[in-house]
Amino acid sequence: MITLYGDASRTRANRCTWMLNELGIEYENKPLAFRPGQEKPADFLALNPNGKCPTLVDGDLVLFESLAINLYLARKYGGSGLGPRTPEEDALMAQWSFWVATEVEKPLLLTAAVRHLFDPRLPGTEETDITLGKLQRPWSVLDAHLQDRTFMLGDRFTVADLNLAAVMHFIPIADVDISRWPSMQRWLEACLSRPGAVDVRSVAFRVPRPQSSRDIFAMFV
Ligand SMILES: N[C@@H](CCC(=O)N[C@@H](CS)C(=O)NCC(=O)O)C(=O)O
Repeated sequence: MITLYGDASRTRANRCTWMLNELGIEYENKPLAFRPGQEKPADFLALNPNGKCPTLVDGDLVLFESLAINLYLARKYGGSGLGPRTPEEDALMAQWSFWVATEVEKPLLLTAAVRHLFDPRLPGTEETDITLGKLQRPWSVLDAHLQDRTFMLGDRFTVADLNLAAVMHFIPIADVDISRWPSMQRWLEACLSRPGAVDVRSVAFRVPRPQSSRDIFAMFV
C-alpha cells in the first residue's frame, strides 16, 4: 500500500494527490502540514530528513520531491498513458519537470503569495513587477511549444502535463492574466479542469503578509 505524507489542502502534496487520482490507485494519506518553526515528528524526519511534504512510501522505497514522486508513479503505474512509452518520452517528461521547477516555480509562487496568500492582499507591488517579468520568457517558450500540440508530448495527457500544470495552478488563483499566451492558456485550462485536479483548484489558507520585501525574499530562498 502506498502512503502519501502531506495535507493536500495546504501543501505540495496536492501535486501527488492529483497523480494518484489520475492513476486511480488506492493509497493512505497522512495529512501533515508544518507551520514555520514547528518541531517535526522524529518518525517523519527518519523518512524525510528535509522535514517536508510531500513524502511517499511505496514498499521499501521512500521518496521526496513532489515532481520526482509523480515521475516515479507514472513510470511504475501509469502504463502507456500517463507514463513514458520510450526512453525519449521519459527524457522529455524529466526535462519539462525540471524546467518548471527551475524556471517557473519560484517567481510564480511569489506572485501568488503577494496576490492571494498574503493577508492583507495588495493588488500590484514591486515584487510582482519583478516576478511577472521573470515569467515572460518561460511562458513564451511554453506557449510556442503548445501552438501545434494539444499536450506537452503530443495528443495524450501525460505526467509532463500534470507536473507543469500542478506547479502553474497558481495562475488562476492569483488571477494572473495570461491571454498573451493563448496556447498555454488553452492547455492550462484543459489540464486544471480534469476531475483528478480537484486539490489544485483552490488554496484554502492565508498567511500574514510579511513586514518587508526582505522578509518576503527570506521566505522564498
Ligand atoms: N521541492 C519540494 C518542496 C517541498 C516543500 O517545501 N514542502 C512544504 C509544504 S508545500 C513543506 O513541507 N514545508 C515545511 C518546511 O519547510 O519546514 C517538493 O516539491 O516536494
